[in-house]
Amino acid sequence: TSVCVHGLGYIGLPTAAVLADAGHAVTGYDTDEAVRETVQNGDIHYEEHGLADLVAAVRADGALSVAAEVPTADYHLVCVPTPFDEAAREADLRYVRSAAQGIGEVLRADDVVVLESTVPPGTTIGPFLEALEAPSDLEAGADFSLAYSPETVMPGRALAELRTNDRLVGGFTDVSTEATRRLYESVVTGEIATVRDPTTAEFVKLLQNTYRDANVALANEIAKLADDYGIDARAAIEDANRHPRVDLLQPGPGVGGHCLPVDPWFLGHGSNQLDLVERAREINDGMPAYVADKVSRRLGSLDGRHVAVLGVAYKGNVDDLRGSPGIALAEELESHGGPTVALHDPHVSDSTHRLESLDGATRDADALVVTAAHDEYASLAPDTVTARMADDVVVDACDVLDRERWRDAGATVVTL
Ligand code: SAJ
Repeated sequence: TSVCVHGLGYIGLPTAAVLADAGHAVTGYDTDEAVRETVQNGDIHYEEHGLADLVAAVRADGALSVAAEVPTADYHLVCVPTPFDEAAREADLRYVRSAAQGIGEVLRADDVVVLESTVPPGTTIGPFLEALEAPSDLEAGADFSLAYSPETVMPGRALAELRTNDRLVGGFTDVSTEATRRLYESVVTGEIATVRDPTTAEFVKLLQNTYRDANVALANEIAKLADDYGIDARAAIEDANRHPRVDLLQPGPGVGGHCLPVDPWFLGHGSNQLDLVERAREINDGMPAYVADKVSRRLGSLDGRHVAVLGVAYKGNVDDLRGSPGIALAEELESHGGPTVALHDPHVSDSTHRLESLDGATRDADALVVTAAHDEYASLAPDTVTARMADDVVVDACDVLDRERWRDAGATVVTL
């Protein structure tokens, strides 16, 4: 079977590699020349566990090729980004539309088109289908198959989860659903569940991330409450979770990434019922300010102080900066006018954010705040770091440090 994967990003590239590894003739199409070149050379352009080896292997044996023009294919999988338009609080569907149009131009009878990008409910049978059919004489359902099947993988575990997670498929017709299921069956060991239609599948995908976001918001509110009572929030959550029907997540310096901060808003695209969901978003977006306030109160004042923010990736052991709580915290601190802020991250090489070495960032720091649970931070030597600092405030916002060892090294450890 020939498959074209549209978009070689966080989802498209691992998907293309896994399909190629399963024996399909896969072409990766991306509009970004640098990305195409990297993959063409058997390399990858971001950090993902195991992906570099797999891409090198499927490039070497020819199962994965890269194209600068949309090729014909039995299956077209669309894995392009759907940016969030902050001002309008709307999904920006331009990449989804242009992918659909590109496919429409080469579409043949009996081909199968599957949208995987996260989108507001109604997109597959609305704007996507419209753009797909515009340049083509073919009609969805009658001439070709169309489905929505959301990706659900966790960055950092993408390859494993692409195979083991259950997969949802919502087809435009039963034939579309079946054709889509056949492709995923070749790589997915989890269950392939079919839902009524593409819109339902889009809705269900958004529920998953909205649930997670709201759960973290509750954990963040619990952290604030616990602080007022002088209670250790994480220990309290662990004990609450002993109940068989309680499953609270963990507080943190904010909710980042491209999914949780955005998807709940997509849910409100065709409805004005967002209430709790909206409040949860606000609580999570408010966490960098809450952490900045904690630092400020510990130090008495931020004026003339120096704060090191460790971790600008949106979570531990990834190199993705999207929605970074660490950067939001730095901006929050700087907006108070007083402190200088230094950023560090061993996973990120990015010129726009003046990242410093660990030594440089922590030298003469009055406070350091760990905002991403990277393994490198768990293994920091507390004595060495505290010896370099000017004051002793250490905020372990992601529960990654060994608190006792840091206290023994003279740090005033603040937790969430
Ligand atoms: N976070 C917390 N506390 C927690 C868990 C997470 O503060 O207890 C924060 C993280 O630090 C991070 C943010 O939430 O800043 C999001 O991280 P995440 O690990 O929860 O999720 P993502 O964005 O990496 O991936 C999510 C996953 N969704 C679910 O688990 C329901 C993933 O499976 C999806 O495929 C992905 O979104 C997506 O593409 O939609």
